[in-house]
Amino acid sequence: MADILQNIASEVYDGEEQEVALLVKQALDQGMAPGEILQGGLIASMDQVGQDFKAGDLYVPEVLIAARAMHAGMDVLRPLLAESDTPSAARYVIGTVKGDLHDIGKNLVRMMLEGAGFETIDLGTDVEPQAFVDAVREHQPSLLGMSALLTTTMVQMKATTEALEEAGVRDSVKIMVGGAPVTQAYAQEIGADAYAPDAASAVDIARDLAG
Ligand code: B1M
Repeated sequence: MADILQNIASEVYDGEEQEVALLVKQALDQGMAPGEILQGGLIASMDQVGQDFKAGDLYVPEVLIAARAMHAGMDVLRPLLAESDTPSAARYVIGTVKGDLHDIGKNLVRMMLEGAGFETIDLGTDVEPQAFVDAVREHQPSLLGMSALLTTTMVQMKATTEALEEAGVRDSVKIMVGGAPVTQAYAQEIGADAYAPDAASAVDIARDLAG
């Protein structure tokens, strides 16, 4: 039984979408629980991908390809996980701030979070502060993440934090910020709870924040 989990993890790492979907179906046919396949196959592999990315042994395209393969496995498991009691790590709302159309890094962060078991709600790009507020009200996430790639748009992180405060929902979520021009100092300045320099760190920090 453990062999098939290792095979799933290895095929996710190599980005073999079809093979992953097939192996996940086989594991289910063998009677393995969806949560076990998620944890021992898909998440275990994405953890390794995250570590190797951090260490500089993998690059962005390889991570994106692995994340896509992880999604192929998730597509098979999702309906079954919804039926079972498998808990998600936590709910995470994510988006690229107003005026900013860059989404490659944000998508990478989202996919790594999903790989770690988080339930993500992706608001896309060019997200108005009010849309973040509305999403917090509607989805009641534990975490909210903002991405910005432009020095001209990172100020929208402050605007969004202020909008959350004005709406009285700031304290209901932990705020994480990231993106090339963003720094730890800026995160502190605007009152965010955390700054993550890359997708693998975002997962580690999200796990800490979610408790
Ligand atoms: Co644009 N662009 N771009 N661009 N673009 C940059 C960012 C730029 C640095 C290029 C340059 O001048 N050298 C520059 C910004 C300068 C600045 O403000 N400091 C720039 C500019 C100026 C522009 C335009 C204004 C150009 C123009 O039209 N005159 C324009 C703006 C459009 C807009 O947003 N309104 C523009 C447009 C575009 C494209 C549409 C063509 C395209 C985006 C396509 C897309 O995203 N779908 C694009 C691209 C691709 C880039 C570069 C080349 C690559 C960005 C990228 O995807 N990197 C970029 C130059 C560069 O970085 N070499 C550039 C890969 C990605 C994996 O990294 O996004 O940093 P990154 O994400 C990392 C971390 O930052 C972190 O984790 C990720 C993975 O480790 N991270 C988070 C990101 N978000 C996070 C959130 C978190 C935690 C971590 O928590 C929530």
